[in-house]
Amino acid sequence: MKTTLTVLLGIKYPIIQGGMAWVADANLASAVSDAGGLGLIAAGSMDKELLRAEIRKAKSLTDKPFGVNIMLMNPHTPDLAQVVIEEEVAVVTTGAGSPGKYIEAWKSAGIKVVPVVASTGLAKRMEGLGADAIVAEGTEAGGHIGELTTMTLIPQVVDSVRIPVIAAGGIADGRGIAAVSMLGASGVQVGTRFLASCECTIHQNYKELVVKSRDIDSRVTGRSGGHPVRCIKNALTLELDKMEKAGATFEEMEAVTLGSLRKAVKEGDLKEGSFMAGQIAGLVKEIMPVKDIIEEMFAEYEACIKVGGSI
Ligand code: TUI
Repeated sequence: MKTTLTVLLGIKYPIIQGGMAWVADANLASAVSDAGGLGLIAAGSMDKELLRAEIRKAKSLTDKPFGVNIMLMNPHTPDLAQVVIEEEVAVVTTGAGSPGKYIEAWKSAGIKVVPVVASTGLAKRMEGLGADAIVAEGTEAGGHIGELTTMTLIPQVVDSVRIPVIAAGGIADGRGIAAVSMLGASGVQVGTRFLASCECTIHQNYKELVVKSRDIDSRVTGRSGGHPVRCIKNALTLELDKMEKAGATFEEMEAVTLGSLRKAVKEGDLKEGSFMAGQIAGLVKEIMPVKDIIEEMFAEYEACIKVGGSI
């Protein structure tokens, strides 16, 4: 495929992988890039030396471009922002905040900057600061989320900026790509479907939970503290729900959630882990190689646009 986004990022298919903290390492990123998408190393759980090692590992595993996702709530962010420059990373995506103060330095280093946003306001601010593209992420996504749905967010962001808009939240097959294409998106970001990939290094329990989960198994906790997070429901989300309803403070909630994403990813702890995943997990039925996932999604997309919809 040759599109604005594939040319901008030097990739074959207009798909980028979600920047999933603790999940997206050099192994997953290089598999996605090798298959023709843009793989991302998620620096959300890393310090600068671990990130440097993962970048070098990804370079040894693929000769294709890949990126790094910087989760701006990570206290190591200033150091990580420097490492991506030193290691000449091709693309940086950001999440959970505004990357405003880093954009100029990244741009000067020749890095393509793609902030993840959940509103038109931040999209416009990012365009003004020189972002090359943006990811507009709907509330269907897993992890830390905004309020608007993908269906409502994408057309409004598309009308607000002139740079390419990559749609995220609720996309796991070719129908999803076709749908957001009609809303004006230039590409897609996919997270949840890649959790159930062979190359993803998360605990097997996490993959099986994604595959087994149904449409109604998704829960959002932390709204009261201003940091809503979407996970697959389990004992932890139930407990957090109870605490929230009983008026627990942000600090009390944090004491329970601290380390819970690591427990899910590394230990497969079904009770105390945070199994972050999007609402589309119910559609994911099988653990597959990354290459097959991407090729299947774009074959479905081509079939969809040929038929032109069912209305
Ligand atoms: O960042 C994400 N998703 C994430 S980050 C993450 S790590 C984490 N772990 C535990 C607790 C909390 C987070 C897991 N999932 N997605 C991108 C995204 N960014 N979605 C929404 C936003 C966002 C929200 C508010 C971006 C900016 C913003 O406000 C910026 C401002 O200052 O105006």
